[in-house]
Amino acid sequence: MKAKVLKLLREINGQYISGEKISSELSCSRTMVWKYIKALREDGYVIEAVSNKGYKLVSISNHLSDHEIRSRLGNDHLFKEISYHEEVESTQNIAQKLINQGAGSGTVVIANEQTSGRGRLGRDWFSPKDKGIWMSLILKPEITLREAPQLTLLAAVAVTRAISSVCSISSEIKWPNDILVDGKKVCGILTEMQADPDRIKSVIIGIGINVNQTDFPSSIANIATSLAKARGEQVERSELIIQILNEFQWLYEAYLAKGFSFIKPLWEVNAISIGKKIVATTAQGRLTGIAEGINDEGVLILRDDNGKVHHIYSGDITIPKD
Ligand code: BTX
Repeated sequence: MKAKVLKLLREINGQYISGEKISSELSCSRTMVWKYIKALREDGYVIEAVSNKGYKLVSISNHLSDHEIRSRLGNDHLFKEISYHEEVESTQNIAQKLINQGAGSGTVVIANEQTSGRGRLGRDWFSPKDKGIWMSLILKPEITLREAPQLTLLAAVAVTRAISSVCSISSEIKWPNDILVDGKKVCGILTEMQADPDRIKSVIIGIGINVNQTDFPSSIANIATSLAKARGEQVERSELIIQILNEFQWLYEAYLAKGFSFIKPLWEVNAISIGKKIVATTAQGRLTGIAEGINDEGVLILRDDNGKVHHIYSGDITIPKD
């Protein structure tokens, strides 16, 4: 209900909406409307009340909440279910639990803090309270196991586009799952899945974004940055979440209809590694060469110093400084 009140306050666009109108729209008493307004104020929203005029939303809360996100997504949005948590070990674990309980495609798990956020290969992902976006998207696409990594690339396109429109910052994608600003990591993406031998059952796309941190632990201080550091001012996390979910929705629909060839050029526009000398570390060892691009499956093509072409399905890359 708080989400619905918030939605009405938002829709009126800086104008006043009467308590009577809210109560008739939501079929609840004026006393209940007042209680929801009070609860929203306690959450940090500034809502002006003027007699004979009604209520006006003056500023939103910097605190993340499910009603904030829900009130800003359309009813027919791909992401219909928001599961919000103040503190979790990892949103990936919550998403897995929800899948086991029957959660459908289009569920989003968001946390204000992760105590055991993780990256690939069991690495840690630093996810402090109040500062970042730590979220996992549950999807159940009808694609093969081989195609699943394409969703990581699609998510990276959604995040870079959202960062550009909300923060006016250009960010770069480093294959396969990092997004960099000023050469430092601002976002990491972790795609995990459950699959039968021939088909995907569900995919969890974990997205971690450093939004408003001003400092980092010494272990990552040299490689990490935040959007606020790059932009010089704080970024509204809920705004960025909504934009990522909106971008993701249309890209995902286009991907399902037209295939990865639709996503590929959008990915290439923001990719830094293409055409550069890279070192790829894979389970099979290290390879050095020029990153020629990705193929229509999203696999990285590397031409080594002897001219031999390698297909890299997973691994880490670094771009050595000249
Ligand atoms: P990755 O394996 O590519 O990167 C992990 C590495 O990145 C770490 O070893 C460390 O060096 C560095 N690192 C750790 N924390 C940060 C940070 N906040 N900013 C920049 N660099 C950092 C990347 O894996 C995938 C990360 C996904 C995180 C999301 S958050 C929501 C979801 N839940 C969860 O537990 N993980 C995902």
